Parts: sequence; structure tokens; C-alpha cells
Amino acid sequence: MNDLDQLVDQASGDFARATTPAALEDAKARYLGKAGQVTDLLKRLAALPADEKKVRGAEINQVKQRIEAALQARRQALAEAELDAQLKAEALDVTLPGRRRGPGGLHPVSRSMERIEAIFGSMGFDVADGPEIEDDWYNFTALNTPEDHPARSMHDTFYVDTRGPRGGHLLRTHTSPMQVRYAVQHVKRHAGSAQMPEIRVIAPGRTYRVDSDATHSPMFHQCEGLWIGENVSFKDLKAVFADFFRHFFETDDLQIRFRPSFFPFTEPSAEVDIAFASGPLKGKWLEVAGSGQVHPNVVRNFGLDPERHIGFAFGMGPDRLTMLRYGVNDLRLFYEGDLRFLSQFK
Ligand code: 2NM
Repeated sequence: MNDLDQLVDQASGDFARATTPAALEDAKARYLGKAGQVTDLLKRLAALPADEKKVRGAEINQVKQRIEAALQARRQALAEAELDAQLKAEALDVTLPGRRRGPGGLHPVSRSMERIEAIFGSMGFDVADGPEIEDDWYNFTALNTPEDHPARSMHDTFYVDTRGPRGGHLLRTHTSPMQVRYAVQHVKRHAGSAQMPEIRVIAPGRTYRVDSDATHSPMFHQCEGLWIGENVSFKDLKAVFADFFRHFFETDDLQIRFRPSFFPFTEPSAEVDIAFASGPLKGKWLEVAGSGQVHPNVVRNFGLDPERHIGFAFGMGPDRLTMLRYGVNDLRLFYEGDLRFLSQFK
């Protein structure tokens, strides 16, 4: 192999070892650049006699063409390799199944709320909802709650501000303010008619208290109920509760008892307990609601005469009812948003 063939070999080898376009251009410079070996050979032609110059010149030009061809081939090979790598990296497997949105489901507490509304609806109760930011009058004053009652303290209630035409604003601590709004409207609407229709309403919704542990969440649910007429008594209240709890827990095998208690907005007041005749909670008295005959001061705040209009009110906790219904022992599970827990209720 003569020196020129060797040079072509050497250049081809250098090009093959270059694995990036930049390295390849560096290698090119060593042969075809200003100080490259081929350029050098051409420069040295000048020193040769004319006849040799012609032959040698033709040979060197051939070498130059062969090296340029090798360079071009390598450039193309590198470009193809780069494209291959890019296509591989960005490959889509079009045979994969599409991503579907799984079937959703209602939150267990929402399911309870819907059931509660349906059951009371079947007993002729209207469903009312309203503001979660209330003012002091609707949340406390109208409900006969004294100025110095602990529920009104900064410690127990989330206040938004402390001034307004009806006192400061706060996150409602129960849904009874909505019952007051409903009753006041009802009374206004029927003002002047000889016989006002009965008030029969429930107020389900979110409520807020400064409290947080395994059985208390700062946001929790309540469903309060109100039935006002001219001849509504505790025996009606007991019948309503019996009907409600038997439907809600889907069993006739439960007992109900009232225990004397105290609330500012009712007099007399009672806690409501139930006990199942079978199942894991068999025979255990469970506190499920508070209730009572609506206090005369509250009836007056509705715009009615307590000597003529009488009735009962009650409040219960859908979160706790949901725990009992499904056997959940920690309230916080409802509010952590963990789908492993929540998806069990679909
Ligand atoms: C309870 C217990 C007893 C109640 C009272 C009223 C209203 F608006 F009529 F005054 N609504 N809800 C009430 C009565 C709530 O919750 C434990």
C-alpha cells in the first residue's frame, strides 16, 4: 500500500472513531483543513518539476475525493444514528389501551346526606340550605343563646369579623340559623292568612367548630330539623325519629329512648339514643341526636306567638351516622381524601 492509500485508510479510520458530528469535523480538519495533511501535500506540489507535478497532482486530488466521500458517508451515518435514537426515545406504543376515567362515586357522607333528605322528604319535610358564613344574630341570639355562653367564645367559634348590623360574622356552628331563616320567611309569606301552614323543614349542611380529634373535625356535617304547628308534640317527635332511624339503618329491630338534657333553644330538651337488637353494636345505647320542644323565645324570634305555635326541633350528625352505618371508627378518614378508603363506598 503506498503512502496515499495509507492516508485514505487513516482518515477513514479517524472518521469511523468519531462518534459525534463535532468529533467528525475535528477529524476532517486534520486532513482537509488549512493545516490538514491533504492540504499539506498539495502545497508541496509546487516544488515538483512540471511533469511529475501533473501525475502527483492527479493522485492527490483522487485521494482528496476519496477522503471527502468517506467523510460524507460518516456524516450521513451519524445523522441517521441520531435520528434513530430520537425516534426510539420518543416512541409511542399505539397498541397500549387508552387511559380511562374510572367510575366515580359519592362520598360516604354525601350518600348519608342524600338518604337523610330522601327519608325526611317522604315525611313531608322541605330541605333548606343557606349561608355557611352567618351572623351572630342568626347563629346565636335568635336561638336564645346567652351573651356569655361558652359556644360564643373565640375559643370555640371561627369568627370572620366582629361587626355588622346583626353582630359579627362567623362560620356557622350548627345549621339551626338556616331553620330560623326558613321559619322567618315562612311566617312572612303567610302573614295575614287565617291559618298558617305548618313549618316542616330540615337543614342539612357543613358546620364549623374549633375542635379536632378522632371524633371531631373542625368542619363537620349537621342535619337539623324543625316541625312547628298548633298541635305538634313529643309523641310526633318520637314517631319521626322511629321512622327515620329504621329507614336510615334499614332495620326495624331498634329501640329509641329520650334522656333529659339541656339546649338553650329547646325546653324541655332531650338526647336521643338508639340501640340495635342485633349486629356488632347489639344492645349498646348510642347517642344519635339532640332534640326538644322549641323554646318560646325562639318561637317569638320566628315571628310567631308561642302560646299558639308549638313544635320540636332536633339536630343530628351525618358524619357520626355514617360511621355507625358502615362501622368506621375514625372520623378523620372521611376528610383525608385517601381513595383506598373512599373507593370502598362506591
Ligand atoms: C339540636 C338539639 C335541639 C334545633 C333547634 C332549632 C331551632 F331552629 F328550631 F331553634 N333547630 N335545631 C336543635 C334542638 C338542635 O341539635 C343537637
